[in-house]
Formats: sequence, C-alpha cells, structure tokens
Amino acid sequence: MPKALIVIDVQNDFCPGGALAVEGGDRVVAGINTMMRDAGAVILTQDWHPAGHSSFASSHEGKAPFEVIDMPYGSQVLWPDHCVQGTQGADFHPDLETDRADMIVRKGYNPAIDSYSAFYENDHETPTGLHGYLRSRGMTELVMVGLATDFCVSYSAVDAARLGYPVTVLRDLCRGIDLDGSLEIALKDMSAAGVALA
Ligand code: VGL
Ligand code: ZN
Repeated sequence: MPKALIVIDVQNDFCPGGALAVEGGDRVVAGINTMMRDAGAVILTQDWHPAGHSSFASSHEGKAPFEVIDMPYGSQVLWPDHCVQGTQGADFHPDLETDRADMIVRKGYNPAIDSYSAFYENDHETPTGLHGYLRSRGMTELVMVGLATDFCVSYSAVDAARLGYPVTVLRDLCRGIDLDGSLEIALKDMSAAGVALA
C-alpha cells in the first residue's frame, strides 16, 4: 500500500521561542527526519498567513489572543500573529530535512478564512488540492505527524479519514497546544472519525 507521510506545520513559530510556541515542538524534528527516509511520498504543510490575517487577535479591535469569536464559517480561536508569509517564523524548523519533501502544501493564505486542515479551509469546503495530489500519486494510506496535535494535525487527520484514507497519527511525533482541554477533545474526535492513534 503506497503510504504518504504528511508532516504538519513543523515551523519556527510553533517551536520554542516562536510566536505560537508549542511545548516541545522542536522535539519531533529528528524522528520525523527518520520517518521521511522510507515514506512512499513526503508532503509538508506550511501555515502561511498574510499580515493582518483574520485569525490574528491583532486584526480584531479589543480582542486578545486565545479568545474565540464567531466567523461566517463557524467559531474561530484568535491567535497571536504567527507564520506570516516570508518571515523567519513561517520557515520550517532549520533541522527539518525539507529536501526530502515531494510537495509542500501552503494553507491559511486566504485573509478571510483560517485553514487548520491540510485538505480543506475552515469553511470545510474550500479544498487545498492535497486530496487530488495524493490520488494522482496513487497514495492510498496516510501517516501524520507534526504540530499542533489538537489543531492542524487533528483537523487534517479527521478530514483524511472522512475522505476514506486509512490514517495513523504517530503521537510521539506530535505536540499539542492544549487550550481549554482541546487536546483531549481532539483525541476523541480523531478516534471517533476512525483515525488510528499510535
Ligand atoms: C495551527 C493554530 C493556528 C497549527 C496553525 O498548526 O496547529 N494552530 N494556526
Ligand atoms: Zn495559523
């Protein structure tokens, strides 16, 4: 079974010292490099926001990071400014062996919609193109790793399962933000969707 490794958002801003640092975010890099060596295809995702993105608290008068607001497509956590296009924070962790990637999927570039999942923006209908890419490459099974477990990894894994892929999330090679119990919720959502947690 051709198996693709999907490496979610291993970027400076999600690592210690970054704008939206995930505890231990940098600890996944070495293991991911090893996994990349024998995957059938390697896809990296890169959170890639224009300055002033609508998911940034700084774009909303009187709002602070981690507050939740209603957007036309549903509720949205407001984040500190992060992964702004072309900045060092948006770059991949310097030790990630990005030369091994077959494809890099950027997401979150639409100023009006956030995009956690590697497959769809947060309106759950605008595709990133990854599903078509995986199909044309003949990839029938997915393994997911990266940051953050409870947002971009979870959304990506649930969408993958709904699209019909057998998908495994390697928990050792993921780290979470854990905002108000979001990690536990994400683990339940993934299990309910049929994602294997290894
Ligand atoms: C992510 C929050 C905002 C993630 C991206 O990669 O999990 N989380 N943007
Ligand atoms: Zn983001």
